[in-house]
Amino acid sequence: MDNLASLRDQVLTAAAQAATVADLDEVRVAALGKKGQLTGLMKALSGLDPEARRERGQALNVVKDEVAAAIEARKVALEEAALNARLAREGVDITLPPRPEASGMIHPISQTMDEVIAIFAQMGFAVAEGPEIEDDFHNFTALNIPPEHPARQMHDTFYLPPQADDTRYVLRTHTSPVQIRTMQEQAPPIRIVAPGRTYRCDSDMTHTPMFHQIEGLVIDKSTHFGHLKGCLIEFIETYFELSDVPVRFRPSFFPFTEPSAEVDIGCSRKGGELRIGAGDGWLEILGCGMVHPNVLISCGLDPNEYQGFAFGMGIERIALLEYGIPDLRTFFDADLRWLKHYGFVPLDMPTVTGGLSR
Ligand code: 2NM
Repeated sequence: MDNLASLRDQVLTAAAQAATVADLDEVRVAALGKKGQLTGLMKALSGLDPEARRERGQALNVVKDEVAAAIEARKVALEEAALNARLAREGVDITLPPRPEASGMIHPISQTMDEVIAIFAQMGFAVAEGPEIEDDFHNFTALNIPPEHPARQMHDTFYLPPQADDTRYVLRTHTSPVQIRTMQEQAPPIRIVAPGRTYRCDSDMTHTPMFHQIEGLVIDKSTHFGHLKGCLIEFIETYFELSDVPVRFRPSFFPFTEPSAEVDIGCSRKGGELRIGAGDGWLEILGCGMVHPNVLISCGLDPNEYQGFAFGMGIERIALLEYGIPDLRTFFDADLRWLKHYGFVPLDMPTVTGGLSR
């Protein structure tokens, strides 16, 4: 057998016997690499006379192509085998029952948030989100809270270190900047809720430095206070699963709405037990109002063309009312015994039609 045919056989055998992609690569380099045997034979062509060179060159090319194709085919086969072995090794049988010791629970804040979102989604609200680190404009100025306005102190703001260009970033004190960004970015009609984390430098039985809010915004050409009342009464009756709850819209003040109101629901406190939906007491659950014309102007909307309402509520507060949790700070202690007591099983997903399970 001439040396080319035996080299061909030798390389093909080595390729077929390579057990790994790395072994195969050694075979490839030994044959076709810069200092490979076939490459060496190619280089030797220059020493032949033209006729012999042509013949020998053709024969070499045939072998080279055949060897390269065989190596490539072997590589594909080896890679596929490696992938199949890995898939078999890392396979998970999702039909196996869960480990009993790994029984996670849904935190009551998450459950409450999901319930509230489900109710507003049913009413046609979209969910909007935004950054938790905000600039002064979106958190305050655009909301009709100019610099030096006393509401800035009221908010117990966490400030980030000043930037080189003197702009100040803050941890958002409410989710209202999300509504500002939405009004800047999309044309009315707007109907959104903005759920999320908010921050104020405050900590006692009823305040934690991080807490959750959901705010809502509706903007259109003729949205009025009647729409606001209907929407919030519908929310309250669905959330508390009661009809004809006494609801009171009590005049109030927010810089970003005019007129503004706080919403109370009827309740009774007998023998230390709070009952929602009846009695001669009142319980504050949210704030609301018609969006202030200055806020619309800050967002590039013409207050002569558009108007709308907004509202906001604290998730911890309504969760605490619903589940009778006495100290707000326990929400964030990450105490597994607490979570076992107050938590929800993961498959209890809240829907308005399927019932807000609890
Ligand atoms: C509240 C109460 C009343 C509110 C207003 C706005 C905006 F961006 F449209 F001006 N967002 N959220 C608002 C109004 C929030 O929380 C107690």
